[in-house]
Amino acid sequence: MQPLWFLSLIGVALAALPFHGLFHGRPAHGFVDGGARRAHQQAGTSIPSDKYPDVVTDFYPQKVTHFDDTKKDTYQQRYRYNGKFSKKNDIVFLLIEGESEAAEKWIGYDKYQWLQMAATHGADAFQLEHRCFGQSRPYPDLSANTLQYCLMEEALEDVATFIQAMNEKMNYTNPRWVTFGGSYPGLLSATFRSIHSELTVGAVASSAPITLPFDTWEYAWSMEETFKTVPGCAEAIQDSFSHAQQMTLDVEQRKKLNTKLHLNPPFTDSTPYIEIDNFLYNVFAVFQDIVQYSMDGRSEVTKGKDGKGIYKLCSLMQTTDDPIDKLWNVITWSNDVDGNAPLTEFANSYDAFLVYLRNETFDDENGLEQASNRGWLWLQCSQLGLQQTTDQGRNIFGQILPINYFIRMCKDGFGAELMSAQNQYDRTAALRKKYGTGDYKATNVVLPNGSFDPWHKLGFYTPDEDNGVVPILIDGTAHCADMYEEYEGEPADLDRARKIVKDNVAKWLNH
Ligand SMILES: *[C@@H]1O[C@H](CO)[C@@H](O)[C@H](O)[C@H]1NC(C)=O
Ligand SMILES: *[C@@H]1O[C@H](CO)[C@@H](O)[C@H](O)[C@H]1NC(C)=O
Ligand SMILES: CC(=O)N[C@H]1CO[C@H](CO)[C@@H](O)[C@@H]1O
Repeated sequence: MQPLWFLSLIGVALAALPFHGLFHGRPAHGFVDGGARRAHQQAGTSIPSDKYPDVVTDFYPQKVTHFDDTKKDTYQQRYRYNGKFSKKNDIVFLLIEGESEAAEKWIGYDKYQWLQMAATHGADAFQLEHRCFGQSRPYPDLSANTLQYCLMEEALEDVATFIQAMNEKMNYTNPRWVTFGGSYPGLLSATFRSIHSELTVGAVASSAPITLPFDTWEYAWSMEETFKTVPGCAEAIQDSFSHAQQMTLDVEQRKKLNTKLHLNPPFTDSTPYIEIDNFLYNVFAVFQDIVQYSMDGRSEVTKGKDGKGIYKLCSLMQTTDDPIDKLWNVITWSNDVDGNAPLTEFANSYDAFLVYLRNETFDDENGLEQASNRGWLWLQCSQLGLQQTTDQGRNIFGQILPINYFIRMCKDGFGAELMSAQNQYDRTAALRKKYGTGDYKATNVVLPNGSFDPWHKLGFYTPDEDNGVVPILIDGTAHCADMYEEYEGEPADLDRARKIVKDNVAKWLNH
């Protein structure tokens, strides 16, 4: 449970976000940490506290930019070190962080898989926070002046200079570094291995999107496939979304939506289309959030089928006849199991959302994650793309989320000039050409993916035995499932996947 002061702060965010949940595929606390929270909830255990005596937090003076020698500014990049497992054998593990504050438990809680491997190999463990998230702030706010340096290329070079600096600081003579990362940091881990192979001996890249489409309809397509594994579920979802969309178009029916879904502010006769898109997006996001972490911590779900996952969602879609009541049931249940205050309304204002999005204050101290969501949207709009639309044509959600909605959001969030549609296409195309064509080449990389994870469609699946490139598709698991602690009763395939990861890491280390 969150402390009470936290709940009162949530009230502020509620005006903009429907609940403290998923934002563009990014859950509260970031991709990996959000998943960890849920895995613990499903297992009925509490989240390990953020107090680990073996962990030392420090800051490294990092260049603001690695691509302009005339610019000498530096910032303090946060990192952590855990020497608990160290056998002083120059084996060093690095967890690359991504679109959130780096959580201490990820380098302290030794049941996470990468730390289990650190124990096996007697490795020194480091965790590096991503620039522009958490305390790692190139400049004091997230205005355009800072955002121009919040780029994937810079983050990759941060990793390079960090490794070199630690080699010196720790007096490693023949260091063997292995990088780890899940989701977007999985992409960083994989890419770093391919561009800086001289600094590491291998990389684990969990649920890494190796292809970077701008219009990522594959995500909704995968959700549909996952819902289709439960009889009747996809049909029920299609019926509810189709009704919701139809009702937004009719002034009388809108009133019904207002009441049944407790929309605040309610729709009126003159509600503009952007607000309707925004409404449909917010409903869709609730479903994304549930699918993306469905089977992480599978044991509780399979025992009671009551965890936050597709099975409970699908049963809620059968408990009443009214297609809109079904949506409200899913929305409130999803909010409640996350431990949030009971939901009395569903935020329904794109304008309020923009106030939240445009806020340039770093706010990682207060739990609102405004800055992390702004930072994540910036990475998407300016480089990664990965906008989760429903542009695949016929599908169970309907044509509710066109790419235009996201293009407009990028413009509204960061300015029409910087984020004209053309700029968005050009910038994301440039990064895709560099790192996101899907034609991935490297040596010594393991790339696990979960079959239920909507992101798995962008994963890499072409093995290259000669070069030690090892993709794994894990049956029946979701996002980054291979990174968390083991659970009793978990799917057998997860065990197989972990073994492949561990065997490869051992091979790289000759250990
Ligand atoms: C590295 O070597 C220097 C110089 O010998 C020494 O002062 C320093 O304490 C060493 N650092 C570590 C982490 O062993
Ligand atoms: C921006 O966010 C900060 C930190 O959450 C908050 O104190 C401030 O009031 C916000 N500004 C606006 C204009 O909402
Ligand atoms: C994108 C994708 O899902 N690719 C492959 C993942 O792995 C399965 C099983 O190995 C393949 O059938 C998919 O084509």
